[in-house]
Amino acid sequence: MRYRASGMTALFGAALASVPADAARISRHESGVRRSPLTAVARFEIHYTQFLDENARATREWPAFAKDTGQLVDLYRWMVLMRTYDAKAIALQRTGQLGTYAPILGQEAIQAGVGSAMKSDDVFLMTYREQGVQLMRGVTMKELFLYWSGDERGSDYAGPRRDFPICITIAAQATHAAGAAYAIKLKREPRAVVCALGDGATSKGDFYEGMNAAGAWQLPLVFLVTNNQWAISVPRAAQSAAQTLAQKGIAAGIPSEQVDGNDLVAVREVMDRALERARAGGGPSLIEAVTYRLSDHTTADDASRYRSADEVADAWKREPVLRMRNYLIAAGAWDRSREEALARDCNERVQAAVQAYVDTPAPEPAAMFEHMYATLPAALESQRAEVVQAALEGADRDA
Ligand SMILES: Cc1ncc(C[n+]2csc(CCOP(=O)(O)OP(=O)(O)O)c2C)c(N)n1
Ligand SMILES: [Mg+2]
Repeated sequence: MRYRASGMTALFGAALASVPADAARISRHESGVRRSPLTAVARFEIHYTQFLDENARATREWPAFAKDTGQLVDLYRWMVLMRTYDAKAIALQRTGQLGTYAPILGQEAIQAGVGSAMKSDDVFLMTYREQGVQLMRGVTMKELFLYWSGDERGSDYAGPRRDFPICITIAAQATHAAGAAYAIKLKREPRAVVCALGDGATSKGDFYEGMNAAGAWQLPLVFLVTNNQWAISVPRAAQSAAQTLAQKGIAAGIPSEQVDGNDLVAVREVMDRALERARAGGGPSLIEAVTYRLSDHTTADDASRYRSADEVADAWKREPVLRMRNYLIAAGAWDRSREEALARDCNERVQAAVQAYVDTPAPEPAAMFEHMYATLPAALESQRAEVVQAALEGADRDA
């Protein structure tokens, strides 16, 4: 990966303090330390975790959960369902049945790792590109299709009631996540919050504010940064001079690390560790999951205008679904007939959701005013009245 720290760790700064977990404690004590003018006062490392390399070979001893191949097969099934759903959503948009859509192609391992590591009573705050995690948490495909057609009912999840709605405003959810995690901490509940953001979001002030609160108050909060190398047309190298995005957490006193985001086993392992620590009162973490956005930014974008076909072809060599399939085949846990049966099953499930979506009557036009304000401001009240009137006149004309 281009932006992966060299070797297994990135080392920066020099001696005195040791690991990020100790950083907050040490900084509270450092004022009393007598030292010579040139003493380095802090040293940090960013570790990179990978279990399954791009050739689908195990690089180190498997974590306990992954020794159960049945569990890996289940997660592989989720990844294929995500990919099937994703392709259908794009097709719906191209045929005028969705307003817009942000593809998750290439990010399935991150989403299956995060979705399976979270418990149902944890809280998830997300961007517009986390639909795979949402599906695993019980958001239905019909709800997601409604959302992407501009229907507010698509954010009223029947399943995960504690999760927040999709946040389009880049990084705004970082401060909301700190608030949700603070509430959990106050109530002393053994739950955790996951705040998902993109690489581009780590350039925003809200991100630093959320992290600072999480570090200072030792909140049960995991920041998951999906570094897919692009923020629309802005490449990772142009976004930040930092060697890794993970190291941005160090300044907030947060244990921070990097993971191969195309390696399902690795993502699940680092998420398990971070979430278990958070739920046990051990404080926040930051995980930078390194991957690649294989698709356009959204259906309104054409990525071929700003990045080369060679770069994309190279990224496909590391894609997560094929990597896991090849591993399972080599382990004797998967074969062509199971793959074909899975493809049929996924297609049927997605098709049923499409049907449920198209069968849902459109909302009343005035519904667009219902969810932003408890009390509608006067200026919007008059616009709402206009919309209601126009709808009535339209209905009269049709009658
Ligand atoms: C506050 C704000 N500024 C700008 C935008 C426009 N915008 C939408 S997506 C995006 C790029 C985000 O990139 P990244 O955080 O890497 O997430 P990705 O889309 O790659 O998943 C921008 C700038 C926005 N939605 N919100
Ligand atoms: Mg990005």
